[in-house]
Amino acid sequence: MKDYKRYLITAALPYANGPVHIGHLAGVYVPADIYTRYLRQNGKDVVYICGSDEHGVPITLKAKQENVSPQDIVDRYHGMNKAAFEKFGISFDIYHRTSAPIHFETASDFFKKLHDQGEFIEKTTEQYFDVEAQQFLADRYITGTCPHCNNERAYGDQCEACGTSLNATDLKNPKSTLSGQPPILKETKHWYLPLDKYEDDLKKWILEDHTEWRSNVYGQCKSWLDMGLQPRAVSRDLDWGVPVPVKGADGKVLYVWFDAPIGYISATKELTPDWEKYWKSDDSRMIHFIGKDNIVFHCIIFPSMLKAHGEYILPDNVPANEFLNLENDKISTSRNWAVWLHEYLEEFPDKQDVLRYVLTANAPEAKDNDFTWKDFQTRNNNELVAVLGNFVNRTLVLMQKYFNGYCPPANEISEDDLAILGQIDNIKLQVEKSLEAFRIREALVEAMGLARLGNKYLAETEPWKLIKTDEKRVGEILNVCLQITANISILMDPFLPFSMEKLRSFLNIEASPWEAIGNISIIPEGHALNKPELLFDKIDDKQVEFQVEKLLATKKANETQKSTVSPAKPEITYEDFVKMDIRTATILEAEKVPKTKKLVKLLLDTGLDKRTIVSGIAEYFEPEKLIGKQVSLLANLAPRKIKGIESQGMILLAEDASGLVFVTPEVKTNNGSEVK
Ligand code: B3M
Ligand code: ZN
Repeated sequence: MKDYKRYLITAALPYANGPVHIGHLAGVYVPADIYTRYLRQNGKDVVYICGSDEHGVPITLKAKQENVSPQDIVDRYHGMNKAAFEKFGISFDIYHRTSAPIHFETASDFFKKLHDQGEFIEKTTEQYFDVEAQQFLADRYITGTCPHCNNERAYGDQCEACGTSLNATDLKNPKSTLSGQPPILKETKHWYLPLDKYEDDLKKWILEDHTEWRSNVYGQCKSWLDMGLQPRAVSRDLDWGVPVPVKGADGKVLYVWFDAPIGYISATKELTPDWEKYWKSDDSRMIHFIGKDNIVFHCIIFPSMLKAHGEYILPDNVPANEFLNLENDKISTSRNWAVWLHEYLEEFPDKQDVLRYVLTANAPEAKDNDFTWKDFQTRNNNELVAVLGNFVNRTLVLMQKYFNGYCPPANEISEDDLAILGQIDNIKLQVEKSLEAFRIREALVEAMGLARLGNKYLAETEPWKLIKTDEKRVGEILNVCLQITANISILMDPFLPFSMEKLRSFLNIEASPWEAIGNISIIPEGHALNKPELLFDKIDDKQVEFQVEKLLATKKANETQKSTVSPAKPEITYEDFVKMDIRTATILEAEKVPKTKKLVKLLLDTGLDKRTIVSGIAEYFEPEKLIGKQVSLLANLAPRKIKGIESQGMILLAEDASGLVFVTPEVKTNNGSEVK
């Protein structure tokens, strides 16, 4: 392998439209963190970059839903996610944000350079437009059926079911997520990056020069490249994002997938004035850690942008993970089906490493995997407590008991002892090999092998029996165990940083570089240990049941109540509102309209008059029970004939999954009272 001078590790920038959950952690942040810590321990010059992706439709949609500004949304989640990552020990060198001025400047300059070099095609095309919302519909503002896999909930820029990146006009049965209506086509101008221009280069770069990439990544790239690349629009008609920095681009911003990866560059700039050496020298190695839905953006589109720009290096590897499910169901923010990091940290405040461990042991590297609370408990109790914790604890407790916590001499250790200690080097090599191939899960299993080895050694040598007859030999055995423990504290540090720090404090030693692994005299004779505590403790059934109950409650809530509230409608003016004559009225008569299932004919006292209304509520209410009920009425709706009966207005109802209810004044009012 090439000898790289420095490393640039990027972790996908999470959208600042919601909290981080275990799916994000298992897919991206934990493996990237382990790898980065490993590099740092090896003394490498490395920067680990991440931050909030604060543009794009996911943000504006969330803002609309909550009726707040997009800025409110990104401020809230940026702060929350930054704090949670930090508390969880994800050791970013910077957690940046794409609303930062330096990012706007960097993304603008990037676009301008490509523009000035003539890299874009400017094209006026017909794009989907929502007439009701008076807005062009890009990306997640539009859903429809994926032309490749027939998933009915594909977005205008991507199908999450098959991972294909789409143009909105590729969708079958497109529908606006704003109004729910099918959109119309309307002309608009955009800037396109001709990906086809880079196709041959990308083919060589990925398909020939990077055959070592994970098969899921390589395979997706290959099928893209085999299909042939098309020019892709890199601007959007939106009012949230980095404005397109050229003349004649009012109301247009950079496509979020154009600006977000530039966020890696602007983050590095923000971090260090020396940023160029990471981005612009061939002896820097860039690695993108991402989830599988981000593959094409990181392997095809961003590299094309970087090539077009001309000054930057390309990623050397893109270890994308598959997805993690939760208790056999897809993790979903909108259905609240997730284990949220900030909640986990509140409920298990000193168990960061347990989650890091479980997510790594079960990492969805080659296929989707499932997280269950039962497995969380089992792995904690049977592996962290029973294997690693047990070995360390027995060693340290026996050390206190027999030697008052002072390291005994090991002048005459046996061939067998040396053979055991010699295995540390093998384990180190295996772990390195796995980590360097981004098989993080395998690396963890191998690293745990050292604790297993220690347990086996203790079981075979039985110092607790020998102590009666041969204290000197017991000293040697425990010396060997202590050296193994010290080696564990280095080897496991990238995986379990909190616990290894704790372990070092028990051992009363400083952190050591990776190359110290294999050293069999880390703890010198006579060295004083500190009083140990338990490294891990058991998770009991109650804690697991509590979590499972919580998920069951979520499931129930999702079943009884529609999980998604229909999207907000476009703004209207006060003048629009006062045109509606809404007033209270009392139902005087009610009868079912014959030969219909749903219709009820009502006679209402409106205070102005008595009038007939036909309403589609028969499935929800018995007509007789409606008499005397006060309701709200839209009184100036143009009359309509329904089943031959003229209906003179409309009764207001609220609907959710459990049915319809009347919008009734809190206390009885005079009929004809205006609702305003
Ligand atoms: N914001 C992550 C996502 O698809 C997206 C990553 C950007 S990385 C440059 O949820
Ligand atoms: Zn699809």
